[in-house]
Amino acid sequence: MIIVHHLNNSRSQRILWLLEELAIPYELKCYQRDPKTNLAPPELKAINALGKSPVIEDGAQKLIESSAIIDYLIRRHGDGRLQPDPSTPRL
Ligand SMILES: N[C@@H](CCC(=O)N[C@@H](CS)C(=O)NCC(=O)O)C(=O)O
Repeated sequence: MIIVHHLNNSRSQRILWLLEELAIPYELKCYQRDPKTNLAPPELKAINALGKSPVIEDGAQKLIESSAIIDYLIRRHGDGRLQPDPSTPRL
């Protein structure tokens, strides 16, 4: 089961959208921004030394960087969905 470390009001939302679109089951671990500083809570640093979201875990694999996560999910779990053929002619 993929685990998503999700921070409220963050680009982690893109990962949740993608997982929903691909109907991939996942477990959500939520973190709340500090209401004063708007920064992520210190607990996120235990997952990602940068203290940033999103982070996913897929078995022993841990990934950070939303674009890399999106690329990974589509390639690994997309079964060809949301992945246009690169040879498709440009208009
Ligand atoms: N380049 C990274 C940026 C990660 C990032 O800056 N995440 C923000 C939310 S959009 C964050 O965790 N901010 C909390 C903080 O800096 O304390 C990515 O695309 O994943």
